[in-house]
Amino acid sequence: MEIKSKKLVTLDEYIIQSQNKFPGATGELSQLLRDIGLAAKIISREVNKAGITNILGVHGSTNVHGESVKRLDIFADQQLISALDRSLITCMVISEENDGIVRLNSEGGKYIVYLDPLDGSSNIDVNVSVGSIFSIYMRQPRYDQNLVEEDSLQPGSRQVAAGYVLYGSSTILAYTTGLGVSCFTLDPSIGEFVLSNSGFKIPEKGTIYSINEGSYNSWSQGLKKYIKYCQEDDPETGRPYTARYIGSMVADIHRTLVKGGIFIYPSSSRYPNGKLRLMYECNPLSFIMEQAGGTAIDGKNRIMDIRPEAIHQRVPIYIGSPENVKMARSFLEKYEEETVG
Ligand code: AHM
Ligand code: MG
Repeated sequence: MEIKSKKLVTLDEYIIQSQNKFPGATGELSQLLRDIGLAAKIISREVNKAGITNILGVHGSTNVHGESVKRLDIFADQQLISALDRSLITCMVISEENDGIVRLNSEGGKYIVYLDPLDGSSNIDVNVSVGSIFSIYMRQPRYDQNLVEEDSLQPGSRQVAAGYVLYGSSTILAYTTGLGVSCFTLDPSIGEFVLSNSGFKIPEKGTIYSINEGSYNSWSQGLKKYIKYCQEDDPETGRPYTARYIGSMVADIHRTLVKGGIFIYPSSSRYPNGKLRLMYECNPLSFIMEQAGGTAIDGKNRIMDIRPEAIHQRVPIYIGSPENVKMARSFLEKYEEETVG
């Protein structure tokens, strides 16, 4: 009898195979991605057992945005930073949990990494999915001088890699180096991320919209009209669309990638520049989205073209299937003169 078994490809194998396609590659970026994969496994283990350990709950401090910090945020931050520090490839980390830049032991390392170590962490207490986000840049342009914050302020179009880990009903890691999106699922029985999809593509158009509608009164006219458009009855165009909002950006974006549609975190009177951060939330997820065939704009312009001015800068975001984002943009354009709030 012939035994046919499907060959499992692990994250580490896949990264090395991909690296081998580039003669002359130093292997440093591959190492960096593997370091993140290892930290993700450790974070996944802790997130999964959060309910049965005392790691759940508020740490007692507030982060740079004045939000209360959960213990798992700190744990995830430490795991990712120490994984990156060990391999001496990364010179600097910027993380949601740290006010300023974090200089690592390798001042000569050529990569700069932005991290949201545990996004959506307010959802942990209610057993809802959370995620980690990473964004990788080459250090430039002043290679041989002291590291300063400005070295990290590069537009998203300069990312050399980006990705996310979703701690959901299973743990998924998705990343891109600019050659499409590859997805891996953590197999807990062998403790490895296993390739589940390479060349991941978002549907051109979807029938799900995702936004926190509690803020409706503080939206712009254009956005209010667009959401009304999504809710109108028109079976030919699949409307009314379905509303889905998890409140964990990684989970909302993952669903949008798989099913299509649009995710919006707009500017409002409460958050004039939106709530989400350009460098470690919007840029990396925009890179993934574009590599999957989707679009990401701030309402008008491409997110990845924005010239950053501050490491913790916020930006409004409209991200998802190209057709949906185009339609939202046309509503915003049409009602542009009518201001927020
Ligand atoms: P966090 O980084 O403090 O967890 O906040 C970011 C999260 C995103 O995951 C999510 O999209 C958004 O905040 C939800 O915000 P809101 O509760 O205002 O809808
Ligand atoms: Mg976040």
